[in-house]
Amino acid sequence: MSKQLKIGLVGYGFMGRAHSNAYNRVPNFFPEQEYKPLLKAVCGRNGEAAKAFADQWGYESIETDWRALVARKDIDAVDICVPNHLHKKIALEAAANGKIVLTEKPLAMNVAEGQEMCEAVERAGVANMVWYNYRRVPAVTLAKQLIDEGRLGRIFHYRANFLQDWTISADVPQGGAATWRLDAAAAGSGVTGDLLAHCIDTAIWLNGGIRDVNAMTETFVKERIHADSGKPEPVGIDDACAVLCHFENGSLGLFESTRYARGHKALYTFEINGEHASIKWDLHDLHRLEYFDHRDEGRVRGWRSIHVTDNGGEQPYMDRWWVPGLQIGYEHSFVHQAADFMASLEKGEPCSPTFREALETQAVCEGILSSAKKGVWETIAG
Ligand code: SOE
Repeated sequence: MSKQLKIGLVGYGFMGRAHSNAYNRVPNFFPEQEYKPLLKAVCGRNGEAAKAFADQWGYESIETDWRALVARKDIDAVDICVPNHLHKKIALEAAANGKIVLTEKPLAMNVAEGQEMCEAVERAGVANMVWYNYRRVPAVTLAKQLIDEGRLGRIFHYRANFLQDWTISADVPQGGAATWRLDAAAAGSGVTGDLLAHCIDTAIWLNGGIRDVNAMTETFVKERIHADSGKPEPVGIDDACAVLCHFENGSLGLFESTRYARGHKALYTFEINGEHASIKWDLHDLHRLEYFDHRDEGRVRGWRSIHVTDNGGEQPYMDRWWVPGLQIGYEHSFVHQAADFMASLEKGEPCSPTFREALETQAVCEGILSSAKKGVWETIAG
């Protein structure tokens, strides 16, 4: 007998679409799962736009006030897809109403808010998860398996980048529907919370905790028109960020994120070098994992480019999709995360990353911003 998980989505932008698509696909591609998402209501301040979104994605109803949505008896799970400054209040009220709470990354504006959110969901005893979707790209999950099997041996280096170029023009405003990410009051930080947070989440997952950080940030465009006031206002976000760190396992980390790398739209890459083997991954070629194993026979030793599309059941998630050799894409990482979440409810287990796990990423990001400001190494509180 299947059970419905009645979803109330807050926000209908880019991430609202990504999550809605994921919920819609889960019953098709994970048909054996007990929990089936049911798109009950979408909430947005503009009723007309919310209605159009509801019709397009299959939501039964709309709300124009998130407080009404989180109070509804016919909603089981609240999914937060609005700018970061709203995550905390929605999550707190949703948890107080006994709802399951999911939120788009980053967890919160800062650690203090994130801590309150963790306490709220833990006090209420409700399931919770943060959408750090890149963990569920099959090639990235395969990287996790290889590392956990010890194939790389002792890890020496972890380096990752997340590079974009969409804010180079000084004409891009801060604030507003698509550009709230440039407004510190709505986003909390710039590339550190938006892009580097992905790198940190994956890094902690693959390589363990981060002990300390030393960072520099830069704001290249100091003033931008604010969408609310229509006037130029100082920019409070970081446009670029570069970080050195030590992991708890003794390896060295090197991270960079920027929106000023002309030519790069969403170049998320990581490379991990271990005693025996190395791995590399690139979001622009996301179905491939590059793998070098020094233990291979010398004559044929070299980088292997593993096309992670084998549905023989041996590569993560791929048995759900097409036939070997046919690849999947970005949106599937969300489908996998939604499916894993539904499965976790069935098992009564937490689904990673929980709010508490995502708080660790938040703490690293906060340490990075503080280190950049003070010009010192910052220890990350464990
Ligand atoms: C920013 O442009 C952005 O959309 C991030 O907010 C997402 O988290 C990232 O996955 C892609 O880039």
